[in-house]
Amino acid sequence: MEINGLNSDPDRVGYSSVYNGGNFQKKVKILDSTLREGEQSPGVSFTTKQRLQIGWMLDYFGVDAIEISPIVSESHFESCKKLIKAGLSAQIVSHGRALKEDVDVALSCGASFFAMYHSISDIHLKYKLKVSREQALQRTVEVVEYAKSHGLGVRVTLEDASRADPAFARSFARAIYEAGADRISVPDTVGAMRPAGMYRLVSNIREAVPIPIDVHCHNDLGLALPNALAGYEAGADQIHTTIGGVGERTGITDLAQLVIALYFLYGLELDVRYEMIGDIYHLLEEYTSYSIPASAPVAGANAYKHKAGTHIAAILKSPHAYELVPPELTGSKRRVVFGDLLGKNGSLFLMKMLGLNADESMARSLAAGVKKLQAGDLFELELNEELVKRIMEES
Ligand code: HCA
Ligand code: CU
Repeated sequence: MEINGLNSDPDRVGYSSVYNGGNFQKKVKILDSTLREGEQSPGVSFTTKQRLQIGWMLDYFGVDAIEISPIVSESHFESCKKLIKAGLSAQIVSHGRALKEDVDVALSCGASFFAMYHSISDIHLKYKLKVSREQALQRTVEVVEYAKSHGLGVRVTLEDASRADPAFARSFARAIYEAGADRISVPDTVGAMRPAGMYRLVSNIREAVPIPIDVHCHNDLGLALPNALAGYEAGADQIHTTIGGVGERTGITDLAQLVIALYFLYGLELDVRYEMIGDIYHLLEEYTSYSIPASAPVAGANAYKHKAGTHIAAILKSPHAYELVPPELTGSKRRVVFGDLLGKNGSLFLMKMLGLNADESMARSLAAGVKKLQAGDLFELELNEELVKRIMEES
């Protein structure tokens, strides 16, 4: 099917782009952190072989960077080393604390880019680290200089930035920029932002330093996607994601949801293989005890199912009546659920599909009979486009 252009197809987006403010097609990169943040999710841990497999898949899908922490275990160290050696197109980002010893670990992995994190909120400085603001700043600057002197590209994460004093956040950003940092990550570490707040937070850092900015948004209140989009609108040029949005506690921005939201809400077509989404999400389920909730947007099992009789009737005529995202785009299948919400049109279609020579009154009786049963959903079927076409032409 023709994928190009779907994102601005008026039959699909209608006038929504008027309310959304038109297209906003500023380029943005995706850093996937399934192998780092994702493994911080309960129920998610991979073997070295699985990490490589996921790395290949993500690279082939088209993410720009893949984050992994070689610090946390021997097996992560091995995985990081092998991923770097694999020569993928995606940049491999070694993640660790703002400590010289973590820089050394990254170097012995063969890393060329190191992402270090240091808390900047008083809450973290006082209770977690028991250091002053000045000590935090001085420590981080020293490690940036150390990493730079060893030839590494450097990102600094201002951990818990959303709860930090905005003036301190600016001076911290300024100091690490002057020490040679190439990139800054602005995380909403505990999911404390609303979208307008995330916009201001990113703007605050962007006004302080001229280097590119990452956003990393946690989903504690279900706002990881809107907050990441707000950060993007404020000028962030890289967004952190994981497959299934998995991560510490309730996770971060979901990879599939992000690329699809950029596509349909911003008209931004990334250089990614959208049709791999289904396979990538199955891989996560295969490798872990985590299962994607049926109601999850884009990759959930219910995302392309239609149930109400009126919806099924409309879908049979034209799927985009009730679909913003066509299943073909994400490597998924359209399905219809037959049960007590079945109407006359759905029944007629079902009977024709079964090869029965049905008429309207038979269809009405079937729908009425199914409703009387009160058995809820009876079964579901894949809606094969060819079949729909044939049956609709016959009627
Ligand atoms: C962590 C913190 C972090 C770092 C994000 C980043 C966060 O769990 O170690 O490096 O961009 O949410 O602040 O994940
Ligand atoms: Cu995080």
